[in-house]
Amino acid sequence: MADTKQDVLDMLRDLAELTMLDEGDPQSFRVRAYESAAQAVAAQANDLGTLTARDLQRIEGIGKSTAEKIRELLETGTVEKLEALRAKHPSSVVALLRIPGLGPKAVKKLRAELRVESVDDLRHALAAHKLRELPGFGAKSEEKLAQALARLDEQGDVGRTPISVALPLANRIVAQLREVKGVQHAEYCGSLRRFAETIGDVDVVVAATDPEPVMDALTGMTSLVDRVLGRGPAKTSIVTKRGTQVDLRVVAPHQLGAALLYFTGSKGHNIKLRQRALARGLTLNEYALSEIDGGRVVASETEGQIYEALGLPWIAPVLREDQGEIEAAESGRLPSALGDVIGDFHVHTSVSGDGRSSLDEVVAEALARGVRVLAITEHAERTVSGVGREVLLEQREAIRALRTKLGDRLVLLHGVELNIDREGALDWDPEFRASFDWCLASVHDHFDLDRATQTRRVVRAMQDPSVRMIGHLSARMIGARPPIELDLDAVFDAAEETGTALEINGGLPRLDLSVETLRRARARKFPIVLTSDAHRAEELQRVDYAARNAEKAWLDRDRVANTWGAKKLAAWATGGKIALT
Ligand code: DGT
Ligand code: CA
Ligand code: CA
Ligand code: ZN
Repeated sequence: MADTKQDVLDMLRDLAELTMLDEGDPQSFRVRAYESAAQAVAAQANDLGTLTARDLQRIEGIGKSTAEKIRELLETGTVEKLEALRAKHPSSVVALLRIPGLGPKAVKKLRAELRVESVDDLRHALAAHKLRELPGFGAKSEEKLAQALARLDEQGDVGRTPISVALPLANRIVAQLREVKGVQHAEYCGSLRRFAETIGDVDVVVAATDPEPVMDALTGMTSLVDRVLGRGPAKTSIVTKRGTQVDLRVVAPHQLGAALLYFTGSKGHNIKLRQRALARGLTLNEYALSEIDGGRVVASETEGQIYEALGLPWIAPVLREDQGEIEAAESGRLPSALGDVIGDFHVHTSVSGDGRSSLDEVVAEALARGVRVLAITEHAERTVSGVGREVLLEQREAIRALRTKLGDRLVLLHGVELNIDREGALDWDPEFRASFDWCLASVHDHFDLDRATQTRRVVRAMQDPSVRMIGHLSARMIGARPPIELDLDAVFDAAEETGTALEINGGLPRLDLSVETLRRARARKFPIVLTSDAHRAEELQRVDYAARNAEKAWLDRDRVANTWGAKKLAAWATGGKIALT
């Protein structure tokens, strides 16, 4: 089995989610037991497959019944309890949980009282004003839910899979397919390769001489496949247990480039390429670029060869959105890739309530990744996972001690993530805030305030002399929580006037600033900072996702502080705020 740990984590997460629905209570004992077991498993370095139920139970955070379920999964590929819960709570019901304002208790009630079993059912119930008579709901919550649903519809997100779910899924599938005999190449394409924030379906392209074993491998992934939608000689489609469709195409190795290009899209990009081909007496499809007269193949093996034959340099997938990238490529005006990311300015350790790795582990991982400037930023006290003065002062001593050991390999900053309250006030007094090397400030509550209040709140935080950067500006969770209402122009003005940077949070559930917001910020001057918001050492890798978002928005390299040289970056980070206008 290729990825037992991920299978176990998926199982525990599904158990937690479905149990929450089953009991109508996110705080139930069982839900928390599954969640803490998932954390314990995630922290395990060794292969779970070799551990007995008793060994598993000795791991702190894993109880007897959970240990037995893990063994059951490893031995049989399924877990009876989980299958029973799935039968009771189909994925259409789970989808209801993603609507802002709908928790497990409410979903349970809607099912029992109104037979709401899907987002569509909810839509009908809302249209018929059935919720206002329901105890615990009322006209106000009916209106709020209708608004939440309308916003989701507007974003076209209903039924789409957030990238935070689709990317790990695609990585797993691709990794397993690469191990199949005869497979020369396997890659996910489609909107996921273009780094879209929600994904309609996952498209996988494999180059192999014999498609059969590849199709078998996909349909045989019993821990994730719910049903096979169709299977043919070149294409197989499945639906996962979490309701995401996966289309797998197997092509001959010499056709790989044409297939990757075609199935990566976007459709608009493909159409422009095809027009370009026609103008040159060529035709382009998923098999090859060939001459119209006679059919001689001009290029098919790699994407680069096809672009070259069309008189273009290779265009990065994130740019293939039919936004003028072909014209820009032709005249050499494509934005350059961001290159190495050598700084991270939003990182938690186990000192934060929700952090999992020690300071030493985080620093070791940062060094291994080539990071030269690192700010450790625990949550400030006024939030659930936050920490108080004393603990932070202790950490400051630990960081000082570490600095002498690090020498000039790494500039290690003692920072903190402040909470912006309703009025825009921050944790602690100005003196204590000023004692940190680096403060970022983020919105962690009151997501429903009106636009003027939200804008005032964020701008006021920016005006504080200690605040160098705003974290995850919109506070959205992709597919789960809409962005807060903001007057972006006013926020951008304030960023320039105060010299405050804005973060691109690379956590996949957030990706905040979004590509859309970044496009609007392109002509502005304030610095953009890529961050991982890591809560575990491995998550430092998420700055790369932030970089993809910046590239997708065509952001000018100079705007992204992380790509500056180490000296300039460190000088800027430690130098205090400088207004830009
Ligand atoms: P999605 O799945 O809705 O997030 O978006 P995509 O872009 O992954 O779209 P999908 O899965 O329908 O198709 C994958 C790629 O295949 C798409 O990006 C471009 C290509 N493709 C699909 N249908 C057409 C078509 O009718 N014409 C052209 N030129 N390309 C197509
Ligand atoms: Ca797709
Ligand atoms: Ca597709
Ligand atoms: Zn954070």
